[in-house]
Amino acid sequence: MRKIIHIDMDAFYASVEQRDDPALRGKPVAVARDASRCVVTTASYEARRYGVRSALSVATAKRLCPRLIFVPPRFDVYKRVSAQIREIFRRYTDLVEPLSLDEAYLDVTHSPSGKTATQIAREIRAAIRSELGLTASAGVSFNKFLAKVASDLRKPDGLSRILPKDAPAFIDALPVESFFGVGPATAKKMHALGIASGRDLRARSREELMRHFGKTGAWFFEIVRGNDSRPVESSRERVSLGIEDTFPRDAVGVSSCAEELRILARRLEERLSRANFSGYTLTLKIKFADFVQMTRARTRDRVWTDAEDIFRGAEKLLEEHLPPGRPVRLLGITISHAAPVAREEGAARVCGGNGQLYFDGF
Ligand code: TTP
Ligand code: MG
Repeated sequence: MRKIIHIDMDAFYASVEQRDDPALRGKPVAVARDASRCVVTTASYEARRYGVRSALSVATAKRLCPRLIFVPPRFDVYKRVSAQIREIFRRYTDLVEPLSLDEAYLDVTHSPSGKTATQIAREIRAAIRSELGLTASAGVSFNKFLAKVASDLRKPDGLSRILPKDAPAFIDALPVESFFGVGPATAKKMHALGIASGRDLRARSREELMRHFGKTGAWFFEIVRGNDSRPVESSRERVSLGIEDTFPRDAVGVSSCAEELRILARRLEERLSRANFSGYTLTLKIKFADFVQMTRARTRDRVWTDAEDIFRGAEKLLEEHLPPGRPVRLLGITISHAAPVAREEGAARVCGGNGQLYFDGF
């Protein structure tokens, strides 16, 4: 039986801002640039009472909570805090799999400390509080799926544990939306089939689930029985991260496309930062009105992280390759080739998906 911990920081960006500026404490705070085209990255729990959440437009957020205080994101600070959190995790195990800046799985089955998983989770939460002045929620269980569900149960600032003996009843009561792999479309399909809870899901045969959901059906069959053998992978490296958008109306010409590129570049910067990812290659994707698609890429010896820089790189590709007068329906930008993340060992080696090594003169 494995011992897995899932840790997720509470209102991460907003909590960091409230920690660093006492004037923001106890107030409804949204981390976002205060511009109509921007979206909220996250909201403090005070703001959530008004319905303000991640991904809401700034305009909607203001309508829901007129007193809302907007704070522009400081990604470099969040990254630093994220590294400090991981430092705390590594006191207990090297088997740490970060999912984003504020979230990670830990496998403490063989933790040398001899402590129980719950004890370790408690100590990690206490260390995050006393050393970093922030709160985290933790879930403890025997697989990733249940550990993650557990960390959400007593959020914010909570710790929950799902023991093997309690798992079946617990899973039975879960709404299907909570199952890993069930997005809005699958949830809708399940409801149409009369499957609303774990109990409903468990009542169906593997064959039936596979008939409706293909291979994923087999996964649902297992997971609803508490079988999730996905390992905690400490070395998982992302190889690319991209973003794309279809225009409401087709765009013609470099300047109207460039406007969209600027927005994409800004959103991509945020995503890169959240994933703590960067890379050496920028790929521009252009889909024309007739659905024919082309990609053009540029690789250089510095990584792409900054929105303005990404925008200029993409715009240059656009200028070089966009056929004049041809209507464009979609543009996308992808950054690829995992960059060496700053590690204390000073390792500059990173494997891309194809196993190649990339060096950046470190
Ligand atoms: P989450 O862990 O999803 O959210 P959170 O930490 O703000 O709040 P909680 O866990 O207490 O529910 O995401 C972590 C950070 O990632 C979040 O602080 C901001 C960023 N983020 C975005 O930028 N955009 C998004 O759409 C989401 C969901 C998160
Ligand atoms: Mg969080």
